[in-house]
Amino acid sequence: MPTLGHSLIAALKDHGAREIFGIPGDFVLPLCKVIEESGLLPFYTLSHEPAVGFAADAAARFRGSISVAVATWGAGAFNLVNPVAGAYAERSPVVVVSGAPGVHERASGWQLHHMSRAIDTQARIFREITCDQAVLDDPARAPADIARVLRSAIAYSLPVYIEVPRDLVGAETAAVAPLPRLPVDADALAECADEILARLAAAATPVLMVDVEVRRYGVEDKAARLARALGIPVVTTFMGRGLLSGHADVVRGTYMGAAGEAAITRLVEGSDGLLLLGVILSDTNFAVSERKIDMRRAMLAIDRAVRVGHHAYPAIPLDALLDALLARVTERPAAAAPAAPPPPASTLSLDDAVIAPSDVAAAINDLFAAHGPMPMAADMGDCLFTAMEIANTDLVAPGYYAGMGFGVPAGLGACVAAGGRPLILVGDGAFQMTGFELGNCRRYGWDPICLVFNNASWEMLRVFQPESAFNNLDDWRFAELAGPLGGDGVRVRTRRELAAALACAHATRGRFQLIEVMLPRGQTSDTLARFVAGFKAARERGAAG
Ligand code: TPW
Ligand code: MG
Repeated sequence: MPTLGHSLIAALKDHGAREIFGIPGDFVLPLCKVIEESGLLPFYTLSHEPAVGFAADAAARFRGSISVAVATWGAGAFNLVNPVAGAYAERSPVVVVSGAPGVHERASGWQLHHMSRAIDTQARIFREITCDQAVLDDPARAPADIARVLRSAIAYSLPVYIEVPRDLVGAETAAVAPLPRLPVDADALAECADEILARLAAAATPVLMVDVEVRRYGVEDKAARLARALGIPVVTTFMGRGLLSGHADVVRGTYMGAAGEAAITRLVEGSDGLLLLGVILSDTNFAVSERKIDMRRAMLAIDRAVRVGHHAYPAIPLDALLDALLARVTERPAAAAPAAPPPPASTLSLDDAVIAPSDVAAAINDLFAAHGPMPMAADMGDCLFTAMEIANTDLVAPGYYAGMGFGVPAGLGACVAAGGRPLILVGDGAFQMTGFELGNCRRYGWDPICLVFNNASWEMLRVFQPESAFNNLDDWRFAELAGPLGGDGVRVRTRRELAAALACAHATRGRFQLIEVMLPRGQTSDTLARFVAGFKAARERGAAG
């Protein structure tokens, strides 16, 4: 019979995990030993648990599968609360695996180290931010619990929580048999698909909007095929930027209301048949609307449920919905790929002017035009809004939860799971939070290119509240940190230097490349300026109404 530890790791792999991120501690040392010695999945240790959570989240997002964050009990796992909360908000199936005091220790009468309040405090906290939980305190029940929890993570595309008492890691237990998929009511599915297609057919200007669940459930291709079959334009949300990047023939752009392209805003807000696939109805996606979208008339598939006008169809997963829709339409081949566009003249002026945030987007567009697109991880801050000005490419970012500190560790997750060398976009404030994690690149051979937008400022906050001096940050010389951390760093002040640094970073493999882009305080990307204006206007409208 296998041990509980081995069964758990094998089950993680069987359910799609391809790596484990973690930081050990005494309550999880026995499990970490099984991870290492079984060789079933690579084990990447980082420096601080928030980064473990962000990296696992990003790996899950890029691959469209579960990923794993391992921590010790209490002091370790509590550090995962924020990343897991963000993963919940943005529907990323991170499996939290926490060590715990042994079943026998719990009866000792001592207050156990790392304990905050009670033995079950941690499990109770994670119950709020995961969709299913298991405390594996009974080896006989553990395989069934593991199977249930991992099925939930996949079915709901949400984080789950597994706690392993350290004295049971070596207990004998059966292997984990994966459970069948949750059932779908075929009649409900058929009626739902028919109703959606009827409404789309009756609409004069139908539009398909896609958001992150389309990636989570691996249905980007199917969404593109549906749009092609019906001849419907596709837009992504702000949060969904980067989706369907391989289907340029159907994707028109990203909807950002007042902050975005006027033609896209008109298209979406004027549509009489808006089909929202996997769309989170968040303020970052919709509060900047110029004209409020009437969600009662829209068709929305999210959280394994579909709403069509006032009709509710529960228990309809997105992949089943797309299969049902596709089965009812006549598919068309993808439009012949448009003739290769001429290589764009450099959009960045190669001069000695100081760099503006939108120049960074132009420089990256030039790089992509010359060498092909790279997957990107962006942090919260103006770098994320600048990312909207970069050609559509695979992107992970906290576009809804909006937590800082995501970018660099997410970029490390991308090194493992994105299938290509990633580009990291991060502000100086966010880099202060988690930038040191770049020091883990050398031992794993990761070589992301990291652009730090250094304006010595919490600039995004300044836009909302310019009078506050606390938004001034000191000038940390980040580029000089790169060498000791195992990478190469360069500080650039002009557009010419920026383009040269990007070319050099792209040509250098095997070490992380840090480009510290010096930006004047008080300047934002064009997109952020429009976004903040739209947000403020919406807030004032709300206050007035
Ligand atoms: C974990 C609040 C949102 S944006 C921002 C803060 C502090 C400033 C970001 O500064 P940075 O980027 O990274 O230098 P930029 O372009 O604005 O200059 N704590 C967390 N998350 C959030 N979102 C905040 C605070 C915030
Ligand atoms: Mg800043």
